[in-house]
Amino acid sequence: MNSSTVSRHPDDIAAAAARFAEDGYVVLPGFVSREVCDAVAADVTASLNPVLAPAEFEADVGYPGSPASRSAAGGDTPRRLLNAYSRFARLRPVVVGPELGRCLRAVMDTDQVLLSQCHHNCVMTKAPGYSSVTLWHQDIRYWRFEQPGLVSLWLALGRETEENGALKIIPGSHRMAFTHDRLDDAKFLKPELPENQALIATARNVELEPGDALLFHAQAFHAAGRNTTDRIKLSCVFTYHAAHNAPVPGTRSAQYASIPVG
Ligand SMILES: O=C(O)CCC(=O)C(=O)O
Repeated sequence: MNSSTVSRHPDDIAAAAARFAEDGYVVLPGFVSREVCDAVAADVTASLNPVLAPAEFEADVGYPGSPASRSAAGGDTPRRLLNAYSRFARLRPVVVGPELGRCLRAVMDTDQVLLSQCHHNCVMTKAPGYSSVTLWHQDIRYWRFEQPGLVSLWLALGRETEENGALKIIPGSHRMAFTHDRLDDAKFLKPELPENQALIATARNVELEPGDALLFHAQAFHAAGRNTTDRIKLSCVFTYHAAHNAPVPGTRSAQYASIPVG
C-alpha cells in the first residue's frame, strides 16, 4: 500500500474524521499505490471478458439510460462485479487492513469495525456506451441494521471525473431529516420538488485520482451520471458497520458473516 498522509499521522485521521462528521464524506488521497490499482484493475478486467458471475447488469437496474432488457442493445453491459471480497484476493489487505481500520474507527467513532459481505462488496464497472444515471439516494434505504451509521469505502482504480460518471454527494445530508413525501417509491429524491432542487444545487462532484479512497456515510445522498468517455471506470466499493451495530436477523443484511477489519 502507498504512503497515505491520512494513515501516517493521527492528526490527519482526526481531521478526516471531523470533515466526515461535517460533510458525510471524506477523500483520503493516494490511499492505495498506483501499482496495486493497476494489479487489481487487471484482475477485474480478466473478470469482465467474459463477464464472470456473480454480476449485475445495467439492464437489471432499470435506471435512466439503461438498456430495456438483457436482450436489448447493450443488455450485456455489466454494472457491478459482485462478491468482490472473496473474488479479488489482492483487495483484501486493503479493505480489511489496519490502515483503513484506523481511519474507519475514527470516522465511525468506534473501536471495532466489520466489513459487510451483504452490501456493495463489488467493483462498479461503469462502461462507455450503455451506462445509466443513478439518481439521488441514500444507500441505507434497503439495508437493515440496528442503527443507520454505516460507512462505505469507494476506491478509485482510475481517474473519476464528471465525464465518466464520478459520484456527486450532497454535503451534510447524512445529518438531515427527510419526510417521506420528498422521496419516490424507490426512495430516490423527487427531482421535481423545489426543496429537493435547492438541496441538489448544493451537491459536490467528488473527482478522484487512481488510488484515492472516498469514505461516505450510508445516509449521505449521492448520485452519479453516465460514463460519456470511451474508457470503462472501475471503482471498488465496500461497506462497514460497527461491531456493536448488528444486522437485523433474518434480513438480507444478515445473510453472510461480516469480516473483522484490522
Ligand atoms: O456509480 C454510480 O452510478 C453510483 C452507484 C451508487 O450510488 C450505488 O450503487 O449506490
